[in-house]
Amino acid sequence: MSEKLKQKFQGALLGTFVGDALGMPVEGWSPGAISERLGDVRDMLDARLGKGTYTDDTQMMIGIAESLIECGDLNGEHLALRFLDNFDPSRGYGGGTVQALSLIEQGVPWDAVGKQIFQGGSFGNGSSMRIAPVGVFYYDDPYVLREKAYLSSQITHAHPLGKESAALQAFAIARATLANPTEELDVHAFLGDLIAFVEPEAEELIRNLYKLESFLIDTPTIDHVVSSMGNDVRSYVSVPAAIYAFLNKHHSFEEAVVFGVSLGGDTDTIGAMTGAIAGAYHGIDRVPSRWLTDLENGAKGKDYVSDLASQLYEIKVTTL
Ligand code: F2R
Ligand code: MG
Ligand code: MG
Repeated sequence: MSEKLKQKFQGALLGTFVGDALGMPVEGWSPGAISERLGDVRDMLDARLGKGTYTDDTQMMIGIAESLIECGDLNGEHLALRFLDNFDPSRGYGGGTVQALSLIEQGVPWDAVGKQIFQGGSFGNGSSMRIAPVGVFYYDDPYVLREKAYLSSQITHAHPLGKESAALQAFAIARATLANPTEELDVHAFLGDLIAFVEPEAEELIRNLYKLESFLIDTPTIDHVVSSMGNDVRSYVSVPAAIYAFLNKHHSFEEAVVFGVSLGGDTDTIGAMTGAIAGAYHGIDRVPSRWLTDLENGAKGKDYVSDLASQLYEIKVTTL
């Protein structure tokens, strides 16, 4: 199990990277535009920072992994400062997150910033897209996982739906880490566990999760999925979209991520979140090598992210 568990840690972190890089060139496109112009997106495409490059999704995920490794736990202040140190606007950040990081830079306390963004905090998917390290590091304790996911979200996304969606995405990664990919996955039981996990106040999130139950039975067209649930930047829309992509195509990492990107809209982020769950389920050895080959590999590129996953795993196993 230990070698497989390490592969799952690597699958979740590099799965985020792969899905982000695959989806980024078509971010904002409709599903129809993607299918008409490109068919399935099955290979890394040229992108504004180059083929196989990552965006804010992976950049912030790296920040969480670094902070967890340095502190051995989730430390809100340390993480907020790490997000700020790593900030690179060329990666393409959401407006609320840019504002939050600017307030932190001005000296506003890290735990007071989030509430100042929008009305009562952001419910964008920015705190869900980066959550993979929390999902694998706390995979064995849903109570602690929720607490740490909330804490990591609070910095930039303090709205209850932003926090709950981040906790749900982390829990989906944790459940995928615990699952054995050589046995048939009961997708309805998996979804039922996720629904049971969500706090009842997060009604919008729960409503979308219930839609997945019928999608899994009826396998509707992508246009139907998008018109009835959406594919945009709201966390309570795009986290369920990623969960659906994983559950609908759980037999294959590649098919899950390709399907997630085919939903259109916030494709880098749906791709990243699908890749995190599917990677935690299958492990890094089931991520297509042609995708890994194409990933950027500079100072904080592919090898660095792989090493972060290995370090997180090593710290985790000392506590098991
Ligand atoms: N920023 C992008 N994509 C733009 C493409 C970059 C461009 N091509 C370039 O050249 O640079 N993608 C990234 O942003 C998303 C994550 O955003 P985040 O961090 O959640 O930002 P924000 O601003 O907090 O929330 C996003 C939007 O959600 C709506 N919203 C959130 N909370 C709200 C509230 N309480 N009330 C009303 N609306 C709320 C707003 O429209 C926000 O702008 C990812 O896609 C990532 O890839
Ligand atoms: Mg992005
Ligand atoms: Mg995005």
